Amino acid sequence: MALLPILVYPDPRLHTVARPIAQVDDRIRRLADDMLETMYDADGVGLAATQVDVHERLIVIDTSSERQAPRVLVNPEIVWRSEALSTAEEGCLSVPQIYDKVERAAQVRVRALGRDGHPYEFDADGLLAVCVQHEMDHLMGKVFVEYLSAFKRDRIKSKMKKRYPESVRAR
Ligand code: K1U
Ligand code: ZN
Repeated sequence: MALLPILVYPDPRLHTVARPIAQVDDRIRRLADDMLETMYDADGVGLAATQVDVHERLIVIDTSSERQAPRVLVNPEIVWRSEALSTAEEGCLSVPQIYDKVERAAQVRVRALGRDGHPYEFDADGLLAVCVQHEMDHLMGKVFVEYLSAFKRDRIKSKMKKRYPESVRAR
């Protein structure tokens, strides 16, 4: 397994739209394992392939308190979202040390292929619902700061450029 470099906002590669994965093979399983290792190492609860400069529809998530319930989602889709909205504080491994509130659907139903290539569905609320929607935005080239005002976003951009001139996180 390997730790992968995480792109830092405003790297333009974070705005790439990911393509669907044709087959869940050993390459995808290895990438998912490397992404999980990278996510745990960075103390994250999710990671999208976009953030490690791979533009394919793959995300990994673990919102469990024991950090022992990894989820692999290949070609994820939100098949239902609640009308009810909920506002939660978000962070992003590609925007280190920045947290702000974002409003999203309170509950979602998600369909994806697992690490074994088989389809599965689950319902999410709370942190899991926030995380799924945040990661799926990454696959569409959207970073959570794009929900904030232009003023806040510009301030964050300048901070990130100053702290991470190489546009990847140092380990
Ligand atoms: O996509 C990412 O960069 C991962 C991101 C996922 C996420 C967490 C919380 C809300 C929205 C999206 C993170 O893991 S941020 C760091 C983190 O561990 C965390 C932040 C807030 C609450 C819980 C965890
Ligand atoms: Zn993120």
